[in-house]
Amino acid sequence: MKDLTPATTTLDPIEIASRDEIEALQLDRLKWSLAHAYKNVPHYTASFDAAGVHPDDLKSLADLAKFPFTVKQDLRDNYPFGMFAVPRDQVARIHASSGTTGQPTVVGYTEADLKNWGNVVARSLRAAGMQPGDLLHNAYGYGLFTGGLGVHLGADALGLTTVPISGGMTPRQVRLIVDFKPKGITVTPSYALSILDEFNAQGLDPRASSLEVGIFGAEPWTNAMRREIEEAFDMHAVDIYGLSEVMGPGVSMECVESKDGLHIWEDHFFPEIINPDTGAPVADGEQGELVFTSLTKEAFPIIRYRTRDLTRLLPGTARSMRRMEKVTGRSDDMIILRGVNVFPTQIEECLMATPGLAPHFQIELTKPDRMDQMRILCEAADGSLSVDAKSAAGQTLASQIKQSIGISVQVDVAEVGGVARSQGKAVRIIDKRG
Ligand code: DLL
Repeated sequence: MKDLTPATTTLDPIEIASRDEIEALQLDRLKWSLAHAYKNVPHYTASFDAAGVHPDDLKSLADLAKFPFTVKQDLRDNYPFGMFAVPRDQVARIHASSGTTGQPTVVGYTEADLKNWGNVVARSLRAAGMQPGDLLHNAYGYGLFTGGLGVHLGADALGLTTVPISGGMTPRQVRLIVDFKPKGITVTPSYALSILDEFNAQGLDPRASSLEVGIFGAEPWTNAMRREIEEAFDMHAVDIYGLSEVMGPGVSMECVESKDGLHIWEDHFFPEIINPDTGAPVADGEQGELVFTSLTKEAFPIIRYRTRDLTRLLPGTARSMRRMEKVTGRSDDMIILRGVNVFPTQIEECLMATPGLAPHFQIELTKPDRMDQMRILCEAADGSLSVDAKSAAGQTLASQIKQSIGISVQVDVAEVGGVARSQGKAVRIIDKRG
């Protein structure tokens, strides 16, 4: 793999500024953001008043802890445009969650917000090793989802040549990668695996492709998966994180030269980690729920938003801005199986360590006789595996899971192609417990 480290001279000065400079900027911007939200969004006026706090009470960054949290339900209650802080005609773009689990959540951006978004995504793409003039294959979905259009904004801001292919039509993805020779690909890690399968199905060697870096996010993925993808494509695999409520992709990004967690673009997004049960802030280095406050957003300021993502904050390394550890999972995706907490990423780690199995999987939960049961549906790595070999691989995975997580599960190893493929975010859990 090539060294893709960007030259320091190409970075935004704030990326390598001193902590004092960063914190001074954050304090100024935080004051503005709280005042802006309080003045222009009735929800924040009411929630600050109810908590007995006023934007003027913020004298230091630590004072932010006095302000109330915002949760997804608040966004739903104010559907569709109630959380906007500018008149609707100043909103240049709207995105929304799919709404498969309830009311969709709607977010908006002014022209200035789009510019800032483009800049943080450009910074992220550069951190991944992309440089002006490079070709990018953008396979995140275009549409209301922030992935496709968000990455596109950043690619334009950085001066890349973008192939806006979006998700789906996997044979065509492979064809255009082969024909156009992109240096980078932006895609969910699960869909990258589908593209990888398609390379193999077409008898093409993925390691011989032009790809030098994959920029993966929008769902949790493990370091074991990183090794698998890097090896399969002979390219770097780096992590990009974000969420619609805070901006979209580009809230934080892993640097290709260090691959040690994701630097949060702290000049636009202020992170906190809280104890998810008590809501109390915890110290940097401690695990908990990630909370974000936007510092510059005009159309949709967001104050102390509880992301439900679990991680911890770490000091800066390749950049001055603090890092968040790779997200292990969302509190929503945590399965409590007979009293043991399990995340799909833990299953992924065990699966990747089991020879003979492909990296695709789904977890099915049932409750026969009032006892929670977990079934892992995975598949053979290649079609030549005998029935006995498949069942042996399944047993190896089950005992690996028993050993490292401490739960008994049933493993079913399907034929190649037996697990539903993702074209965007993978569906990992099928809950049939009713
Ligand atoms: O998934 C934004 C995005 C698009 C990020 C493309 C990266 C690349 P939402 O659809 O609002 O936005 O989903 C946000 O996805 O709260 C996390 O639970 C999860 N997520 C996003 N990035 C990562 C990541 C986009 N790198 C939710 N690792 C977040 C783990 C991630 N989980």
